[in-house]
Amino acid sequence: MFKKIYKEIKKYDTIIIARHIGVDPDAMASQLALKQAIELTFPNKKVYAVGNGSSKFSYLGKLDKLEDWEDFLLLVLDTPDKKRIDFKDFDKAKEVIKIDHHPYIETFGDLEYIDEEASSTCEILMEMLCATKLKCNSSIARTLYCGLVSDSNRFLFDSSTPKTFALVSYYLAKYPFTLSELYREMYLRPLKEVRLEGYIAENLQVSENGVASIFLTNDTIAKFKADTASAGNMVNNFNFIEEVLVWVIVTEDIKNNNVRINIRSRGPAINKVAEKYNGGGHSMASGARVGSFEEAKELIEDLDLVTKRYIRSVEQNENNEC
Ligand SMILES: [Mn+2]
Repeated sequence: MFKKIYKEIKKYDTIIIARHIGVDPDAMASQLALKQAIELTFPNKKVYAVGNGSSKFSYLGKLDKLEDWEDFLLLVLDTPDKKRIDFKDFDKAKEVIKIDHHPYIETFGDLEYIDEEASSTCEILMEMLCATKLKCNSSIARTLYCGLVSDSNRFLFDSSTPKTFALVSYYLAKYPFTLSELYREMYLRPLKEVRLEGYIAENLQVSENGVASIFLTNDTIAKFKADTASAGNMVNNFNFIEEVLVWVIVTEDIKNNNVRINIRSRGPAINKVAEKYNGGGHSMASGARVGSFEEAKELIEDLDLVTKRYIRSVEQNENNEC
């Protein structure tokens, strides 16, 4: 399959690389790394990485702004369904290729490579660069590693397999870069964000079933001088709390006139609930966008039901073992 994808890349002079809305490091790193690898291998091709960025991830590089394009190959990375692609001219593409590691939702590409076992789209690209004539260098390896480290939450998730570590080991040896420098770029944050995190910890509501949630209005976010995206991304910092199985950060997004919901779990699968509310993601990490706080409350009630059922099934299994 990687060879087939390589052949298609070779065919086109213009290539556009897109990914999902609500950019995250794996989505953005995968598109920028693949862009660099194609440019390094084929210096005459025009390659564009598109979509709305976030200043938070500017250390990964710059996205391209362009209005008109034709006769192009569209590579869609890290996105399981068409409606979540952050690119308006999908229908103008001559050919579409999907490369993704999310649970399958629908087919929208002429060629699709999906590996649900992969920790990240960047991990899949690491494999692809090894399997094809696409070139690599330390800058590309560093960007790929960054997406992988981010999506695996620093190798905390079970998605980190022996293959993940083998690929990381191979790339670190062949294309060395300084880890501490990269982590400083990825994790250094202003005090105002730590203060907002403190506010979240202080005000988190936890249900009987262990579903924790917080609603952040635009005023609150503004008071801490943070932005919606970074407030939502703080969801990753609330893992391993004894009383909490599922946790949700709801943020008002004035700019997009909707409400952003970030969900994490260390028990029940949550992606089906996210999908019901126009969102999606992985079984333990999902997101959605809804119209109002009211709708977000409904979503949280659904999560509570799912969590209650999960607790019951775990208890039943324990009883059966006795
Ligand atoms: Mn991803």
